[in-house]
Amino acid sequence: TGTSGQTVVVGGKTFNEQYILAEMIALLLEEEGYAAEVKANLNDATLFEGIKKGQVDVYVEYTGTAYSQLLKLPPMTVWDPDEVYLKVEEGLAGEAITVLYGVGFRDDYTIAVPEAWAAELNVTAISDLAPHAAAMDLGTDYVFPDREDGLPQLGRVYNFSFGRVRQMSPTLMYEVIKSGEVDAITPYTTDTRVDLYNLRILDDDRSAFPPYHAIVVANEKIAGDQKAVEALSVLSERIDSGTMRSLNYQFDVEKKEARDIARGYLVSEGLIA
Ligand code: PBE
Repeated sequence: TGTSGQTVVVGGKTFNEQYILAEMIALLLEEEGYAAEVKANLNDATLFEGIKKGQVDVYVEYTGTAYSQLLKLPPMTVWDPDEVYLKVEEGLAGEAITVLYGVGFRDDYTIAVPEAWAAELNVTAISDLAPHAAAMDLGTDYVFPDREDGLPQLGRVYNFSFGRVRQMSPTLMYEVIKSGEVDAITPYTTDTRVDLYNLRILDDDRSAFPPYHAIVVANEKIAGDQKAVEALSVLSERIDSGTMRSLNYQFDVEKKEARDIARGYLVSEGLIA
């Protein structure tokens, strides 16, 4: 069985749920007799090029990322999640990439600061940072400062900039804010470490950030393979943000292997034996 005997390449980015979901996709395909290989730790540009060139067959993208980063569409004054989704479906179709479905959760960018500091200065929203930002260091993931929907968008919408910006792995962000090396970081909403590290997520009160619905995207090899599409369809709208957070918790805090977390979930849902 399998698509003419070829191995299906499942791509993934460099953080928790990406490893877990890539393994889930691989396990579901393997259950149907496909050979699947997970290539995680890829950056957005490599994934996009890879899926266009057939080096990656399927991966989990996010609507806001596809919208601004891959399709280079302009920010909306008022973000409309459904409109973003449609534009992404349409735009990716133009690149022969199919959005199979939404996974069921959003993973948005946020700005977080230490809870104690926020309480003392009564900071609850991103706009409250205006008088403080110039004296603050911001710790971010590898890509936030360079992506149009990240720091440039924040600056345009809120009209302030941070004193210094430091790029690092999403995991290291939590350590450097804990040790006081930075004053604010850019967590993802499905990451449970915000609570663990006593951080306060600030309200994006001017709606700078786009919505980031998780979507499964596939090239023609997979999208045109009825059996593969069916095997993967069980994840459609299945994983809500609470579920994704608890799976990420197993990875980040309990330090379980992504493949074990993925298998545990699929078995408990009765999706694989
Ligand atoms: N995220 C949050 C996105 C950008 C915002 C981590 C899900 C991504 O990796 O594409």
